[in-house]
Amino acid sequence: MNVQEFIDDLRSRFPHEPEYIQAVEEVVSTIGDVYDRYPAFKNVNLLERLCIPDRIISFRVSWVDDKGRVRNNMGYRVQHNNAIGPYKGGIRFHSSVNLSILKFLAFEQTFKNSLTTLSMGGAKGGSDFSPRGKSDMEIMRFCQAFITELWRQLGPDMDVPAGDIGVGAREVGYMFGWYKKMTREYNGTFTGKGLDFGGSLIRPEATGYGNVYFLLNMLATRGIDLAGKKVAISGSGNVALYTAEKLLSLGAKVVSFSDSDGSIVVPEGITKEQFDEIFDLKTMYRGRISEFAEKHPDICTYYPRERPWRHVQADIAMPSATQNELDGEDARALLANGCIAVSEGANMPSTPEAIREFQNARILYAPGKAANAGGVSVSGLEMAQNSQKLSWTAEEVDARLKGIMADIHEQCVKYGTAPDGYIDYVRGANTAGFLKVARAMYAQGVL
Ligand code: NDP
Ligand code: 8G0
Repeated sequence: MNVQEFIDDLRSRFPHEPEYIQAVEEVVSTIGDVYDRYPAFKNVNLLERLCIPDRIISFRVSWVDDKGRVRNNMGYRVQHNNAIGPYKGGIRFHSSVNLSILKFLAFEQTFKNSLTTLSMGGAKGGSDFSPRGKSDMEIMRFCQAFITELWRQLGPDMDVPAGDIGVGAREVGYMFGWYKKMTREYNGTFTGKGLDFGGSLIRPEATGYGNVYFLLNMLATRGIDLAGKKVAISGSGNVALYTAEKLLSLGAKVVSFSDSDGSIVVPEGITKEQFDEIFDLKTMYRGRISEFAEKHPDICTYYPRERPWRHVQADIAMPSATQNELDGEDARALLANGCIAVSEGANMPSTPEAIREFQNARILYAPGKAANAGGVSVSGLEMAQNSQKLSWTAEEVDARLKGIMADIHEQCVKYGTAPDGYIDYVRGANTAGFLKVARAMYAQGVL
C-alpha cells in the first residue's frame, strides 16, 4: 500500500479536518506492512472503510439560558465502526469541539476499544457548548436539548455514550435522565452514571489508575521502579487527578498540573495534603490551579497561558488535558531534562513531531489509545454489570482493570517489538487494534 497516496486522497476529500487526518496518518503509517500481508483485506478496500466513519449525525441544539435568551450550539455524534460491538465513546462539551476533532476521537476509539478485549465499537460525540460559567439549570437544559436530538440514535446494543472533557457525572446524569424520559426505558445506554443508578465503582478513577498501571508495566520492561520518580502531569480534570492520586499512593512525586489558563510546577512534588486542599475527589470540586499558586508561592511557580513541559524537570510525563498539547519543542525540553517515559492520559496529546522525538530517543512512549484505555474498559465493565443487573465490588473492578491494562501492554509488546528490542508501543497498539477490527469487518462482508 502506498501510505502517502492514501493520506493525500483522504486529505483532498476532507481538507478542513487536520486532527482527523493526523490520527489516520499515524495509524496507516504503522500498519502498512501488516495490511500488505493480507491481500484479502485489500480486495474489499477494507482500510478505507475502516478510516471513514460509518455515519455522522449532526444537529442544532437550541436551549434557553438563565436570562431567557435562546442560544444555539452544534451537536454531533460520529459513529465510526461497530464491527466488534455497539458504538461506544464519550461526549465532549468544549468551545473547541468541531467535526475534525470528533472524527479523530471516534477513529482512535475504534482501535482503543479493540485493544480492551471487550466487545465495543468506536464512536464520539459532543458540542461546541462551553460549560464554563454556566449555571446548573443551564447545563441541565442544554443536556436535555442535546439528547432530544440524539436519543433515537442511541441504545444499549446500538450506541452507548459516556462523559469526556466538560462532561462528568452531573452531565451524564442529566443526559441519562432525559434519555430515559424520551424512550420510557431504563437500560445501560450511558456509562459513567452515578452509583445509585447503575454506575460502576472505579469508573471515575479508571482512566487515571489505568494509565498508572500501564506505566508500571512499561517501567517493568526496563526494571525501573516508580517510587521516588518525578512525574509531570498536564490537565487537572478527571484523568489528571486520579492519575495523581494513584501516583502519590505509590510513592511517586507529582511535579505539575495545568488547566486552560496556565500551569503550576512544584519542583519537589505536591503532598497529599496540598493536593486535597485544591481538589476534592469525592465531589469532583476543583479549584483553578492559579489559586493553588497564590496560596503556596514558596513551593511552586505559576506559568499563565503556558503548558508545563518546558518548565519542569521530570522523569516521567503524563499529558492528560487535550490533543496536541505537547509539541516537538516541548518533547526536546523534556528529554533534555531527563525524561525517560511518557504515558498519555489524554487522546493524541503529543504532536507527530513530539512522538518522533520520543521514539528516536528510545524512551518509553505509550500512545493514549493504549495507556488511557482503562476508562473505556471500565465503561465496558459497567455495560456488563448493567446487562446482568448486578454490580461488582471496587476490588473486583480494579483487579479486572489491572488485568486489562496488562493485556493491552502484552499486545503492544507482541506487535511492537523492533529487531533491536525497542518496544514501539504506537506500532504495537495500532497493529493489534487493527487486526481484530479488520478480521471482524472482513467476516461480516462489505457494508
Ligand atoms: P475534564 O474535563 O475532566 O478535564 C480536562 C482538563 O484539561 C481540565 O483541566 C481542562 O482545563 C484541561 N483542558 C481541556 N481542554 C483544554 C485546552 N484546549 N487547553 C488546555 N487545557 C485544556 O476531562 P478529562 O480529564 O475527562 O479528559 C482529559 C483528556 O483525557 C481528554 O483528552 C479525554 O478525551 C481523555 N480521556 C478521558 C477519559 C475519561 O474517562 N474521562 C478516558 C480516556 C481519555 P479547564 O478546566 O480550564 O477547561
Ligand atoms: O467511557 C467511555 O466511553 C469514554 C469516555 C471518555 C473518553 C473515552 C476515551 O477512551 O477516550 C471513553
